[in-house]
Amino acid sequence: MRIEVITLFPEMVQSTARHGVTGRAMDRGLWSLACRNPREFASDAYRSVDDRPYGGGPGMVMLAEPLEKAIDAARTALREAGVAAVRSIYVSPQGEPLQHRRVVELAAQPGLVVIAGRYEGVDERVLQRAVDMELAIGDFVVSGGELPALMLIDAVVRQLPGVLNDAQSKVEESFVDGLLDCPHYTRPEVYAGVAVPAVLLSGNHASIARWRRKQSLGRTWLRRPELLAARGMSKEESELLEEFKREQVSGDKHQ
Ligand code: 9D3
Repeated sequence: MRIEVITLFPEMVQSTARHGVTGRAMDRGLWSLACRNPREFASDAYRSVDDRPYGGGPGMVMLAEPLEKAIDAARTALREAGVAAVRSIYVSPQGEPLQHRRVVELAAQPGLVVIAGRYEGVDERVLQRAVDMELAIGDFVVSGGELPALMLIDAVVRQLPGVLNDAQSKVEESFVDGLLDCPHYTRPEVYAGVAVPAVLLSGNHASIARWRRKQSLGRTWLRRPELLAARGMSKEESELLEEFKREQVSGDKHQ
């Protein structure tokens, strides 16, 4: 997959993407990243990329022309690399909230253009002319589109074939079944006076799997009940959840 990012901070995007899972996948040729800076396409002597909003008000708006030229350059580069269908995504607080199913759909595309905004937003006419989709990463505000773009890219790249190893993919699949993850423990057996649950030391893999499932159901019920409602439960799962409720310690810090 080829990803192009339109950003005023290309070093921020490139350097972050080179870390960890996404960086290794890049080294292995599973995806590539190119950045286009609208400033390189600015037409005035100051290389302006923003201006004051019509109608007044605080803040600045990204100029249409340098932004659209940068998007066009990205599309052209993808087309010349043999990418037929290019999807362009503007990450913005007004976008559709990003969910796993959308991530999976985007991972099946051969090329993406991701537009990261700065200032109060971008000129609406660019969105009409050059953007296919507007995505948000959550109902909170961050200072610019680069971190949301990187989150989207990270989520998409981990879905590409060969990026995760088999063990990692299995864990991923179990999360994708709509439940939160179970608690994890490693050495020592007792830390700060708190012991690891005995079942995890038992060596009984069926009991361990059952305990983990029960914890996942219980934590989802406690923290994200709407996920359970959306997904439904089998008879076995309902029984496991009832067992979790009976075992629940009152005063659990997550309540
Ligand atoms: C005062 C109006 N603000 C909109 C809520 C202005 C504004 C704040 C922050 C405009 C852009 C930004 C920068 N944020 C993003 O580009 C962004 C974002 C976000 O802030 N929250 C959740 N998802 C995203 S995706 C891109």
